[in-house]
Amino acid sequence: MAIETGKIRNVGVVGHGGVGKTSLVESLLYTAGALTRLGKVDDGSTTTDFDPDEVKRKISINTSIAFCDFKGHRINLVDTPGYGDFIADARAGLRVVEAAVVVVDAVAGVQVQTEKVWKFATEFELPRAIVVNRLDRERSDFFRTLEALGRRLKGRIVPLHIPVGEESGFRGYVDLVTQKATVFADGKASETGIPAEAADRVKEWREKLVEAAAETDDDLLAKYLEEGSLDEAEMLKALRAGITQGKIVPVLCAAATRGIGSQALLDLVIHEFPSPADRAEIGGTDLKAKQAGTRAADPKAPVSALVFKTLSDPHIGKLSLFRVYSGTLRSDSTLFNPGRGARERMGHVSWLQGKTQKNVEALGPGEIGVAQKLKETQTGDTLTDEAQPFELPRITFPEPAINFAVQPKTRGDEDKISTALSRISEEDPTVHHHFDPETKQLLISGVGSLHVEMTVERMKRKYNVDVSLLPPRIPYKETVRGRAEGQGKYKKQTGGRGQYGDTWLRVEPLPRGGGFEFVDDIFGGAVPRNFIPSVEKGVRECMKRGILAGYPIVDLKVSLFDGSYHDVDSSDMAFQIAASMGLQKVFMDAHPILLEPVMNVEVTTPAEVAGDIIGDMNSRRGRIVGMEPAGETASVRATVPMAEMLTYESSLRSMTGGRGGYSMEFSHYEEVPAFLAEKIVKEAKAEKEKAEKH
Ligand SMILES: Nc1nc2c(ncn2[C@@H]2O[C@H](COP(=O)(O)OP(=O)(O)OP(=O)(O)O)[C@@H](O)[C@H]2O)c(=O)[nH]1
Ligand SMILES: [Mg+2]
Repeated sequence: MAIETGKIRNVGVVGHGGVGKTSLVESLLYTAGALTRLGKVDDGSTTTDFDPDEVKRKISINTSIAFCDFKGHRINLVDTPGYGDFIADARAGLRVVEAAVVVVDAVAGVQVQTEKVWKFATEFELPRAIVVNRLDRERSDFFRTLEALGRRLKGRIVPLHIPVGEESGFRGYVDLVTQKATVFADGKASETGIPAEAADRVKEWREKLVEAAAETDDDLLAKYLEEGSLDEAEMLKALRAGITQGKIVPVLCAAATRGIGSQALLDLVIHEFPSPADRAEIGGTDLKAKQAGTRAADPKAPVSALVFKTLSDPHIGKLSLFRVYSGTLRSDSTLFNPGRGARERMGHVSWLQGKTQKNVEALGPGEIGVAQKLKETQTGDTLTDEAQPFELPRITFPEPAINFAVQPKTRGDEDKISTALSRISEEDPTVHHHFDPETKQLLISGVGSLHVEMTVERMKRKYNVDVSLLPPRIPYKETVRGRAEGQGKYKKQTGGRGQYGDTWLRVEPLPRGGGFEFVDDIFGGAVPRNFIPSVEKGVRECMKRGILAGYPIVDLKVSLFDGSYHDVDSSDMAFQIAASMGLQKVFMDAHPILLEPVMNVEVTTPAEVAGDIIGDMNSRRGRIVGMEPAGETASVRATVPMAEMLTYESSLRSMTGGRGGYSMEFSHYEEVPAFLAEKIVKEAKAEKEKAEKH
């Protein structure tokens, strides 16, 4: 039968790329006895990196699930990707857990995606623990990492452990509560007293831990201030409560590939992390009452479950990973998907151990499972009891930041390409594609260039279509800086019935990100009610096509404030055309400008060439926002227009002799400087003329 909700722990493992999340999950599974041998990322043999693309590249691309049973508890581990291009999956993974383990690398410390996942965990109000991993590596430093954590992440961050030994000599940790050391030799742990070399550090950091524990409770704080100490039981109790409530973020030591730290983390997960039963009721929409409602994590309540990931398996077909919030979800039951208005036959439902499914009869509140071959359901959808339908908040995904044009390698493959892309975007909602009638190109958009390359590989492997990628088009946008108003009038008299539409429009800028606003300012029926939607439609269509250089228009308020009509000749189409003509004119009078996407970039580089990196960033119109020395490597953070980053990969390679790396993600839109905008507009015109000649 379903697992008791109070015994479940759902944990999201998140962090920057390559810090050892998958290795840590593997080590946890092994330590808990769920695996008989420890897989390795470098051999492609881990439980959670099973996708061929993951094995080939040795990175996680998809969120995957594994579970273990530990001391009478069921722990579901959600292993998420850390590379910027796939980080949306980490956010979706955090939606369905009660707590997060944030893994950081003891050499690199806090990195771009560390801050990102920290924000996600804060957004979902998740208690969390930090694991400082790879402490066995050269130039690793626990205390430097701790300092960076305190400086760059918000929260009361305190170590529960301090390491024993350094770099290749790293062999265990001292528990600051019990003041005992756990030391590993030949893969076996043994408990010892505090090694002499660590004694001062233990004293110093234990003091800080006692202080943090005392601060969680006023009475305890009073006692601590009076007596200058707390006993172990009081301290443990306060820490537990503080961690469960997210008031304290504990830091643990680890070397995942050597199995160090896993046992302590498992203990922390079952003792200090909340279970799904501890969570207040989940909010959503009660579709019967047509208003906001809640559901309790009760096995007898009506079913509600959220699909947070879709995978397509070449043998089995579609797999939908879901989390049950309320009720008991049974094999072979029929549920309702309110978002698509569709019934779904659930068939077999299973637990997931990486790619392996273990069929079960039923899944209770808090459990994570998978269903096969759901017909309509997609990532983000709710599955619920049809009799008492309830919809959970959808999972949102970021807008794609980069576009490539795809060209079939074999002529006539165009249809196959769109079919393959549609299937892929079911799995990965951050892949978009559309046909650009302007350039007559099929565009594929993704979060970054690696993401798009991976998509192309998937098309080939899974759907047998081969395409080449053309240089990305920068997704510029258009908007205005000023206000203007004017008339758009469409009048045609051809024999019988004519065409007549007349509109007066005003345009004004909205703040960045403001989108589009249409205001109906008509008094006295100058434009009849039934034609106002036609005006709005004409405006929207025109905004989609763009006016200045053929890019979509954003952050614009358009008001319809006057017009006229003709009893016979006015029509929906005539008003659409009139509005479009009007907007084209008024827009150009309102000081039109181009906006360009600006990226957050973080470069890690050997410290001796950091100056060159900064100089190069400046020549790319970049703004340096931070610089972080980390021993012999430095990290430089900057915001840079996307258009300047297209060739960055190869420049960085030559500046750093291949030792540098960078990650990049979309930040915001900014105005293109006038001299560049002029060039872009000219090029767009030339392209349009060329297209029209053909
Ligand atoms: N020396 C050492 N190497 C480690 C440790 N943990 C992981 N690694 C290595 O670090 C590399 C990355 O490990 P992964 O487990 O794939 O890291 P990840 O965080 O899952 O990476 P993404 O999912 O791609 O973000 C692999 O080569 C691991 O073998 C560790 O504790 N010590
Ligand atoms: Mg991984």
